[in-house]
Amino acid sequence: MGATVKAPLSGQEVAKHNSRESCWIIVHGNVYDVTEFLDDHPGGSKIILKYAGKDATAEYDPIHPPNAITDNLPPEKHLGPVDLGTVQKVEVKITDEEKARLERFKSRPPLSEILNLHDFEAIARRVMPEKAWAYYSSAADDEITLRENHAAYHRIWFRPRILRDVTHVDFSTSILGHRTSMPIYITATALGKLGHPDGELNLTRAAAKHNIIQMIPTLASCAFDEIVDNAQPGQVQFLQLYVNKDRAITKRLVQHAELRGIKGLFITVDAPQLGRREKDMRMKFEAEDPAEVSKNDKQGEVDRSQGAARAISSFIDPGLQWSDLKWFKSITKNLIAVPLILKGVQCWEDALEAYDQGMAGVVLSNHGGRQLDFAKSGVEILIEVVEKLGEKRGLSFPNEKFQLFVDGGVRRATDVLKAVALGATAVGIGRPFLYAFSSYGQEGVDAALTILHDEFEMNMRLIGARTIKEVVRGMVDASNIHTHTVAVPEDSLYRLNYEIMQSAQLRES
Ligand code: 173
Repeated sequence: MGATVKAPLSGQEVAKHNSRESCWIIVHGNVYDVTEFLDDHPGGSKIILKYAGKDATAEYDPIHPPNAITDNLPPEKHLGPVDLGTVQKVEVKITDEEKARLERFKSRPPLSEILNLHDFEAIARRVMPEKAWAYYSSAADDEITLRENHAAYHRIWFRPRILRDVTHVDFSTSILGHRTSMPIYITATALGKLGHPDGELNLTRAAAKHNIIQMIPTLASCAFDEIVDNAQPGQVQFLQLYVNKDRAITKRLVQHAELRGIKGLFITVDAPQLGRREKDMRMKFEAEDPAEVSKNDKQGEVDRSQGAARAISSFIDPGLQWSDLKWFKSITKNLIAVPLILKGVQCWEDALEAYDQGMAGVVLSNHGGRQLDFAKSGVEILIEVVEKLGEKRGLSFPNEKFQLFVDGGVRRATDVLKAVALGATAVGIGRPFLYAFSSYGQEGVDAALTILHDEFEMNMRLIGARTIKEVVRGMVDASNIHTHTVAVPEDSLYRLNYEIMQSAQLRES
């Protein structure tokens, strides 16, 4: 093709292009002219301008997959490599708080002292970068749904069976026809590199070890192909899909995913707009230079709506509707006809519609409490879905042809067993694995899965079920589920980790 090899640019040359009029940045040793892209950047122009003429790699990496910049900028804006030796290092100020955090990170307890998933959260909260904690832990508005997701499980009690031979218990099962060692999967969560440099690969590797399915997020920090390439032969992965306003982009992504062997497509339907996550938003404010903020504020230029998530979500199509589902079928049917599942269904009427439209299942989910506050928990919705789809379509659950999944608030194998008894095929777990790898990398995720494994083994014995098929409706009493008062002692483990919402603070003068 005769591609011309460009001589590397010098750092001094790049540094001249440090303004809105001419803005070059360096990412991974290459120079890009982003002047015309500034106003199109989903995260706003301000953050790019901060790095105008400089090396932006450290800021870029946690938020973007490696190919985001090359995919989004026309080739003529790729100016070629820079001689890194001539680039002035961007001065990274390590604040006293950051030093203290790094000290805390060094003092984290050995994994052998971590006994349950709450423990990972407690450690993560103290050792993770503040921004990452704010992004992962935050939820919508007053975070009522975030807490309800967990609390709902406290209104479901067991009715165990006794005197069954529970010497051997087997809690492996199938999800969409694929074997899994436990009735759980790792659900999609964005921006894994905010918590750990290996990002989502921590999940891929631990999932392989434990024979657990990973759902890859559209907004992973690692590139989709990198996550697939790091899977073991035969390892099953699903894809969570945010549908782009530009359907050609979604079509390419879906067809590529199919060819790469993705075994289920989970179309997210609860996020036409991203919820207000105020912890995340406040964190962004704090990161700003106050003088800058007030200067720009006068001109009305500060966009107060942007936290880490909102900043990168403007591509999501709020116009997505039921009639689009046919299109998904049409773009997948000639390939492998990957099963389509709607993620974020919140009432029986929509579950019924999904069934009638030929979906392979639904995830009863409120997006970890991050979208509509006062959305009910998935496990509460599960009860009405099982009842109404039984009544109206004669279905019984769990059901191979139309599978029900639940996510949100799950911290214990007992939570999962309750959902399974109520008719779920499996349950998605998200944040606990983020907290595990943010504190301990892949080993943390391994340990989290081992803990769940041990909890399943014991609790299967204690409820008197030898296989997942024996975990049946009669083993739980959910008669209180719709009464939103909790008459059990406070769940102090969870409470210890929950961080109350802050109000605006006066600036220090
Ligand atoms: O919950 C989220 O934070 C999320 O789904 C998301 C959506 C868009 C961008 C980043 C994250």
